[in-house]
Amino acid sequence: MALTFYYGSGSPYAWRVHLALEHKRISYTGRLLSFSQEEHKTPEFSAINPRQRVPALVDEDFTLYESSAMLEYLDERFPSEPQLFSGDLRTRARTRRRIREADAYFGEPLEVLVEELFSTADPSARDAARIRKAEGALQKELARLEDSFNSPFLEGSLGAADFTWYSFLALLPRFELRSRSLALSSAIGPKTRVWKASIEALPYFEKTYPPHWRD
Ligand SMILES: N[C@@H](CCC(=O)N[C@@H](CS)C(=O)NCC(=O)O)C(=O)O
Repeated sequence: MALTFYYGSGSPYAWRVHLALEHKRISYTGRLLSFSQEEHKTPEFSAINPRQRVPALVDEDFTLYESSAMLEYLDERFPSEPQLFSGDLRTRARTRRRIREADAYFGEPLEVLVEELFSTADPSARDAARIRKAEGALQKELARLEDSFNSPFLEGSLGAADFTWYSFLALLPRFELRSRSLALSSAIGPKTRVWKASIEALPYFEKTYPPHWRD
């Protein structure tokens, strides 16, 4: 029986898993949940993820949420190539470190911007100092990322670290649409741009692109 993947349009956590499913050519049924219709808060979905967040997956009688755990599960459950995590212990450790760094140091300020720019309906109620602080933290991480490339991909071959960082970076222009004074896309360095474009050129990329971003 095919695995069921629950996701939401524009969720970077869901997107990293979506890219991974496609990259590994895993057979799955995608279930796109609407945030505006609160489909992630239904009793059915709450039974799968009591935190009422996407992504989540159901694999026969097994359910799992938390995107980084999902990436590891998928790689071990479907061990055939291509791998999301290297077979080499130290490369694998560095990949895990990069995912952890993405969630802690990039994801956290990014979520501040989501709160301020997407969840605060009235622009005059936005906390400008909080926005500037998050912007500064993201710029610092972008510079660190740029300096960390030592191959076309983050850790050797295309995998879990790339999908994690890519889906966070792809959100940056969305913030700039809400607040024109933010300098985020312009803080992406040249090596990071080449890497980003190579992910956007993947044959399955379009299939994973957030549907509501096309509207
Ligand atoms: N740590 C979680 C984060 C998941 C998460 O925050 N998902 C957001 C979408 S980006 C969500 O479902 N939010 C629903 C809500 O807050 O009501 C993961 O890595 O899967």
